[in-house]
Amino acid sequence: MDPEAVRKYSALHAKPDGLVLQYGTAGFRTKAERLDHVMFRMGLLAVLRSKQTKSTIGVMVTASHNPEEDNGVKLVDPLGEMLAPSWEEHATCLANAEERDVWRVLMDISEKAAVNLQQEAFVVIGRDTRPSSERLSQSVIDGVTVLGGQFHDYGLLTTPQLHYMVYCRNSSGRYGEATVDGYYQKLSTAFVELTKQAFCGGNEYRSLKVDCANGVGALKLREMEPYFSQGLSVQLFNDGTKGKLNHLCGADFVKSHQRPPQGMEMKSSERCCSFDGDADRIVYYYSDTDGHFHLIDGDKIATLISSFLKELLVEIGESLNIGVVQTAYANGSSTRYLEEVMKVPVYCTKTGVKHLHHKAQEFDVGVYFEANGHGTVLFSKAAEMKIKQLAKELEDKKRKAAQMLANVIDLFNQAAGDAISDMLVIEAILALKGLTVQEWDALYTDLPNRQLKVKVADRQVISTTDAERQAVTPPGLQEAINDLVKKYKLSRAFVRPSGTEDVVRVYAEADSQSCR
Ligand code: NG1
Ligand code: ZN
Repeated sequence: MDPEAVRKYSALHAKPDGLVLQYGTAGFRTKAERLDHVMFRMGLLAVLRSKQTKSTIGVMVTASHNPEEDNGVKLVDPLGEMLAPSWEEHATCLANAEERDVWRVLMDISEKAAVNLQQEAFVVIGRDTRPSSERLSQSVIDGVTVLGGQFHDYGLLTTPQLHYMVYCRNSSGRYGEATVDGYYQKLSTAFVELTKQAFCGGNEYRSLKVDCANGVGALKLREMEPYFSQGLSVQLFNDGTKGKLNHLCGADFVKSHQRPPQGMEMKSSERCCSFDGDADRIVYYYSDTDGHFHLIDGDKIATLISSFLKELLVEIGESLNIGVVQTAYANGSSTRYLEEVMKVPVYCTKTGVKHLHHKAQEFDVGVYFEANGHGTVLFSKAAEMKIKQLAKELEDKKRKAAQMLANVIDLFNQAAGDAISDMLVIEAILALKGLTVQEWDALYTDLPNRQLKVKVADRQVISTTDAERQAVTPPGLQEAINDLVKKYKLSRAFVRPSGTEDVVRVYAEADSQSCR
C-alpha cells in the first residue's frame, strides 16, 4: 500500500468541488457524471473490507430502476448480504473526503475497524447495461488495484447474480459454483426437478411474457432460457434492443403507475411480469376480459409463496417455524390475509431490504417481500439440513413434500431478492397448484391505495418510529394524520423521508376511494 500511488490515482478520479453524497439504502446513487471519484474510492474501501473480513467482497455498479443517465454503486458483504451499517458510514466518509484527505481517511477507517493491512484482498465486480457502467466499473478496478487488491470482473450481471457470486466464493463452493453457468445450472436444475411433478394441462402454465425494462435481465434471461426451457417458455419484451432503460417500462414503472409497460403485447388473461433495470425486483400482472389491468405485487407474491411453503411444512410434519416480513407499504389486505386466513406470523420492518433480510433470518423459513417486488425466502442452515435429510428418509407423500422443499431451497437466491429466481419459483408454484393468474389474484382484494412523493426543503425534519408508521417530528404531524385517518374504515396513512431520493413519501389506504 503506497500512499503516493493512492494520491496520484485519486487525483485522476477527482471529486467535484462541494459534492456531498450519502451511502443510502441502495448505496450511492446520482447522475453518472458525478460518480467517478465514488467508484474509485469504493474500490479502495472494498479492499479494506475484504482484508478485514478475510473474505471476497462484491462491488455492483448499477442504479437499478433509476433513469439511464444515473448510476450508482453498492458493496456486497461476505454472505452476499448488504454492507454492514458501520461500513456504510465509512463509505460516506470516504466518498466525501477532500482530495488531500483520502489517504488519512483510509488509515482512520483501517484503525477504527481493526483492518490488518497485510491481509490479502479479493474483490468481485459486476455492472448493469447503462452506457456509463463500463467506464465506472473500470474506476472501481483502479481503486482495487492501487491498494494491491486482487479482483475478478464479471462484467454484465444482474445485481442478485453478483450477490450469489460473493456468497458462493465465501462458502467454499457449498452454496454453488461462482460462475454465471453455475448460477444457471443450480436454479434450472431445481426448477426442472420441481416442475416435473406438476400436472401439465397443456401449455397454459408454461409460457410467460417478461418485460425486462431494457436492462441486464434481458441478456441474462435469454442466456439462461435453454437451461429451463423444458419447463417454461419465456417471451421477452423491452429486451434492450430498441428502447431506453427503465423508460415507460420495468417493475417500478408498472407498480407505481399501475399500468402495463410500453412495448408489451398483452392479451386478456395472459400471465405477464416485469423486472426492474438490474433484475432484483419483479411484479406480475394481467388484463381481464374487460380490458382492466390487474397488478400482482410483492405482497401477493409473498402470500402465494408462503401459503405454498406452509402447506409443505405441514405435510412433512416437522415443527419448523415460518414468518413473513413486510414493510409499512404492504397492503393492509395482505397482512390481514396472512395473519387471519393463513395464520402465519407477520412482522413489519423499516423500508429497505437489509432490514427485511435481517428480520427474516430469525426464522427457519423467513419469507420477505417489499410491496414493490423486492424479496426472497431465507432458510436457516438447520432447516435446510433437516429438509434435505427428510427428502432422503421419509416415505411416500411426506418424502415428496420434503423433496419439493429441498428443490425450493435451491431455487431461491438466498443472498438477495432476485427477479429471475422469484419468477421461476412463482411459475413452479402456479404449475404445481394448477392456479391461473386470476385465481392467484383472487386470494384477497387489495385495499385502494395511493403513494405520492412530495418535495420539501429539508426532508430530514420528519423522523419516524414503529417501523416508519408513526411520525415523531415535526410536532403535530402525527396528530393531523390521525385526525384524517379516523374518518375512514380500514384506513392507514404515514409519511417518511425517502432513503434514496430527496423527497418525502406519503402513503394512504382505506376500504374505498370515495370521500364520504
Ligand atoms: P425509499 O426511497 O427509501 O422509499 C425505495 C423503495 C424501497 C427500496 C429502496 C431501494 C418504496 C416505497 N421504497 O426506498 O422499497 O426498494 O428504494 O431501492 O418502494
Ligand atoms: Zn433493482
